[in-house]
Amino acid sequence: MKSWPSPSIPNLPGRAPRVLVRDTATGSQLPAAQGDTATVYVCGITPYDATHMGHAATYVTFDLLGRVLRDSGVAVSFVQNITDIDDPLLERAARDGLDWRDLAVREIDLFREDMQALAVIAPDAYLGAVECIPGFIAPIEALVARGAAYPVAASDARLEGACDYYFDVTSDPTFGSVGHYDDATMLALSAERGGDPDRAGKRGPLDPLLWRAARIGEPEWDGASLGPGRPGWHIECACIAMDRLGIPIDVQGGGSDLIFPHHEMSASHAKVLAQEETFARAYVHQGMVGLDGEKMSKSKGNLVLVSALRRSGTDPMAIRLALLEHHHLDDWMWTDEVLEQGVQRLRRWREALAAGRGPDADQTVREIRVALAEDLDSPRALAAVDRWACRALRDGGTDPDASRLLRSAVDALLGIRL
Ligand code: 5CA
Ligand code: ZN
Repeated sequence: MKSWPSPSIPNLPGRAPRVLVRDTATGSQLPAAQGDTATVYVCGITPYDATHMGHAATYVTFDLLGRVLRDSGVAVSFVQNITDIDDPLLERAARDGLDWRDLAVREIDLFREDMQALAVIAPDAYLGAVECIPGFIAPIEALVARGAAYPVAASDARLEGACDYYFDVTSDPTFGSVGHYDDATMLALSAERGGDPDRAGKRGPLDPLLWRAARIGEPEWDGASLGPGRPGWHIECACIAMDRLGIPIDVQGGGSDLIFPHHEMSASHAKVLAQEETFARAYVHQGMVGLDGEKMSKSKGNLVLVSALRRSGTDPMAIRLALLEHHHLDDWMWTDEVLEQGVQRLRRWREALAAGRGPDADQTVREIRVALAEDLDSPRALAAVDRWACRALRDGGTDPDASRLLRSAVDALLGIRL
């Protein structure tokens, strides 16, 4: 799948320290890279509605991670998927009288524009589930052959005798090690987030769908021994990550709504398939962004859209600053004031640079680097730039190089073009 043009990133003198991130599975801060190249997989959109502030927060967070890793001297191999076939996409297309493919194309196009406007570095591989389906079949068949997956009769399938295939979570002895939730919580989250705990014939209620036999009126693909059908959600990310990055990967990323079942299940699929104990060395999760007291979500419809703000003339850099004002581990509410703060901060920073000369910026650049390398502490990094801007506006300064360095560092490390 075509991605979007990446922003150019200025070179800076010096380096960020080793980057640490908080790993959801262990609760500790761990290195985001083991070697010279970090392998990062970030779960992409389900393209049935436009990019909202929650999505934007997630992708800006992982963009920061990519920026500070590169600045620390580590190359980044970055893969992102698009869930361009799944129930919510089909349901929305049916509701709006659209072909599901047209809906997906429209929303993916808009997402690309939003990401480009927000100066998010494009993934090295941007892959739709649909284009990858042939690569999911053999792994599902392998799970069946190993006894880790099993058929469940699908009486409403297009073909008589057809079966859906499910993953047996007990085949992974480490199942539960990403989220550490108790059974009741996992059951509730599974029901809420795309699972089907009440489906008759499953070995266990949490077992997730791997392959859905073709139904009349639904899109279908050749599934070889599985029969025609379409893939489940978690196997998509497991297969794409394994195929493109090899496991263990360094970082599995997404919003905290993906901890369970999605990241737990993809990790289990991949671990059983590769006979590996580790899928990701670190699971990094962006807190939920909400609106009016509730999680912002396409299904609830309580959305503030990046594209709508752009259309109304808001500078995307102000949106990015509004997002960076919050630590990625925190849940927070989008309000007009949050955006206004971003607008004001952008104005102040631009004013401070307008003279073309400023006070020494070396210490400020060090502070930005240290803040980002310590679990992407963007509020602390913004505060360091605020202090520089304050000094520049209050005392002026004589050094054009300092101004230039500050501008490049804010661009390279924070993705803010001033
Ligand atoms: N296609 C799947 C992942 S494989 C999916 O979750 N798509 S999504 O469109 O629903 O979400 C895209 C990304 O935005 C995911 O990483 C998700 O965790 C994140 N996200 C969704 N809503 C919010 C929110 N309110 N706040 C923060 N992040 C969010
Ligand atoms: Zn995913």
